[in-house]
Amino acid sequence: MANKIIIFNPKSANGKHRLPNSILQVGASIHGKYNYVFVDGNMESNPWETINNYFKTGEFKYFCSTVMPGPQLKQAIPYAKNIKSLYPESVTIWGGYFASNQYKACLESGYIDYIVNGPGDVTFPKLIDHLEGKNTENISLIRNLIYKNNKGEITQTVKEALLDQDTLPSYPYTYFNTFYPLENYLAKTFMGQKTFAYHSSMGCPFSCSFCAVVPIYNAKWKAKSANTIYNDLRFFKEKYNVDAIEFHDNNFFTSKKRVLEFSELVLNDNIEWWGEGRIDTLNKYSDNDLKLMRNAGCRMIFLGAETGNDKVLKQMNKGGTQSGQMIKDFVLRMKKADIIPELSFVLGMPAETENEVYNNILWDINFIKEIKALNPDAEVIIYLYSPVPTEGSELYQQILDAGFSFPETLEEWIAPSWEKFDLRKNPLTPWLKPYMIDKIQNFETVLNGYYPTASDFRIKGYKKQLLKLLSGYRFKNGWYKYPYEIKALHKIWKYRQPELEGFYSE
Ligand code: B12
Ligand code: SF4
Repeated sequence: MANKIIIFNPKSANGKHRLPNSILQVGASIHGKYNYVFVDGNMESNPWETINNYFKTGEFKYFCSTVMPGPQLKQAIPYAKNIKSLYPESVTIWGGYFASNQYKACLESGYIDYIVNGPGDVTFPKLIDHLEGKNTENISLIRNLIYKNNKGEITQTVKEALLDQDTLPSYPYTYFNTFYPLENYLAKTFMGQKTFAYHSSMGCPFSCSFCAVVPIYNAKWKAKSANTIYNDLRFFKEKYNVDAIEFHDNNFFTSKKRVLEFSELVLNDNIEWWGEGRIDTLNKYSDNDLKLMRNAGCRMIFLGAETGNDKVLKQMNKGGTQSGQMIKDFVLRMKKADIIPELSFVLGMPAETENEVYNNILWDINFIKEIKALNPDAEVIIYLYSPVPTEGSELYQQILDAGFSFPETLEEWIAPSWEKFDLRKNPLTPWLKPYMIDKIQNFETVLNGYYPTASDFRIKGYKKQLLKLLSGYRFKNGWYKYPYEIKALHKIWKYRQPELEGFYSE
């Protein structure tokens, strides 16, 4: 009998969890072929015990984890290390954004055996076939794989073209439900009582130099059709009465045709939805298109504004046609369409001099204020630039030259100094001085005081009024220093920061 497989989703947040689509899709790739179990660190009080108990049966050989940077590392790293030392014959396989982008640290650890580099839909079953002796094909011919060869050298196999997403096997929702009730993943959000998390496309057709999607997908994108999305949604609507969707795609709005087809399909279903997109892509949609989307339930769109500074947009290799002026025009169009634009800004890019780094930050702070004046409902999320290893890019070279380097070991990644790196709040980039970080963070506190996010359920009524009053004079006069009074109220009223806490939930 074949050895059994554990597919693990390390804990990624403290509450109100979303369906772990990464492991559902990995499970789908071997469903019906191999015996496997799901372990969701988000739902287990002691996932280590669950995993170890499986191994103790002697039936399991493969410990497979999805790993994104940040909080997931805290379980992914020590668990993989312990499993390897307790069960040396076991095989550890990692996939996901952290594993693919930081493959050197993973493979040098000695306790990660294989990395699935990007989509695992074909790679994973082929790798298991190979390890189970069912496939005599040379391992170097299995695409999307990174591993150490017999000589101990790190080997990357050829990348596979993205597959037609409609041909992929359906997620094993019913099987997953036998481990963790699906019902428990349908969160209450500002959009609805039961929010369904769905991932409808892989990759992204752009190559922004600060983005972790680029090294893995190299500007490629493939999507499920509107019909496939709608059929999956219907299953959840009929069975669980879902009334909202969060699309977790990197770039949901890439194909206007698909978005409009989906909007037509969902028009009378009373479903509200949210997704991530680009301003220049959506700016090509007509007012009528935006109106149709709104009528079909599109409530808010997360948009990578990044900066209003055209020179910096160029440095970010944002591609397309986005400009500072376009951001301003677009937030007005969104106001008319009654869709909330949720704009994410990336501050603290490297520049030639310290002065320039700082001036760019001040410039963007003013730009954000202009945006708020044009459309006060526009949400603003501020990230600090944290590098990603886009090897070969000009920006990556620039940051290496400036003295930045990633940790070389997995242990360093979970050391306190690096733990928060990918939360993009303390990026450890040498050109960003503490006074600049203070400036950004104080501005953000004042901004959040004056314009609390619409997605926070707790800040309303008199709380909102008081915060606005206290922050108003600071916001209008540019006095951002020491905003302790606003911080205190945020703390007392447990204000949520979307950039720190991920998706919205009550
Ligand atoms: C959902 C999500 C979350 C959820 C996780 C919910 C959950 N279920 O646990 C939450 C909200 C908690 C979250 C948090 C964070 N996230 Co997040 N998240 C995502 C998101 C939107 C979707 C992930 C997903 O489900 N993908 C769908 C699956 C099907 O795709 P996939 O994961 O790529 O899986 C395929 C392959 O990669 C591979 N694969 C993946 N895992 C494995 C495992 C094995 C064993 C194998 C064989 C193959 C394999 O095969 C799969 C099928 O082909 C991604 C972006 C994206 N579109 O993927 C960001 C993303 C992964 N997150 C990211 C980040 C940085 C974070 C944060 C750490 C920081 C932040 N500010 O967002 C926070 C942490 C905050 C906190 N305090 O916890 C980044 C990672 C960037 C990077 N530098 O690597 C991403 C890429 C977003 C982005 N573009 O910046 N996130
Ligand atoms: S458009 Fe968005 S997802 Fe695509 S490369 Fe740029 S930042 Fe990344």
